[in-house]
Amino acid sequence: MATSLKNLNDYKKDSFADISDKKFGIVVADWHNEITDVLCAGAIDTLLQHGAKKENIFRNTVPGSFELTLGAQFLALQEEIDAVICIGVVIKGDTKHDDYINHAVANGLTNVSLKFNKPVSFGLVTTNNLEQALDRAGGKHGNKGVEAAAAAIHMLSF
Ligand code: DLZ
Repeated sequence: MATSLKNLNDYKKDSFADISDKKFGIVVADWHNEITDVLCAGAIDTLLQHGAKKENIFRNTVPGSFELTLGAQFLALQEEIDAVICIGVVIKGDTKHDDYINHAVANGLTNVSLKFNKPVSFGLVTTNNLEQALDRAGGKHGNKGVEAAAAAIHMLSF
């Protein structure tokens, strides 16, 4: 049975593949970078805690979440990259921009993952306001960067 992805503490290290030689690309959106930096730190900590080597983790930035898809594709194209973790924060505003971005990213990342047959995880925090985003970046709802990294590790263990 699949292990829950809710919390890093739920993980039994033994049930996951050895990732000590796996290479990870992380794509981080610059928009709301005070939050995406925290999510990214959570993702990197998770990879390291599970045995990834620091030199095998490649962090790249893109301007906004909309560009996560192309950033993920640039990385997935590189043969040596085993999994890609995408991190962004989209906060609802007065218009429907969030809908367009969120759907484009969800579809785009799915396509990249299937096209390159590699895990591409969706660390996109989509919220109604800043407080909800902070709650998901080390606040009361955990750190979604941790979950995105954990999802990539889990998929490498498939
Ligand atoms: C334009 C825009 C807006 C309004 N809001 C966000 C946001 O909340 N989070 C985010 O990551 N990016 C946002 N962007 C920028 C777009 O993702 C994209 O970078 C620009 O539209 C340029 O393509």
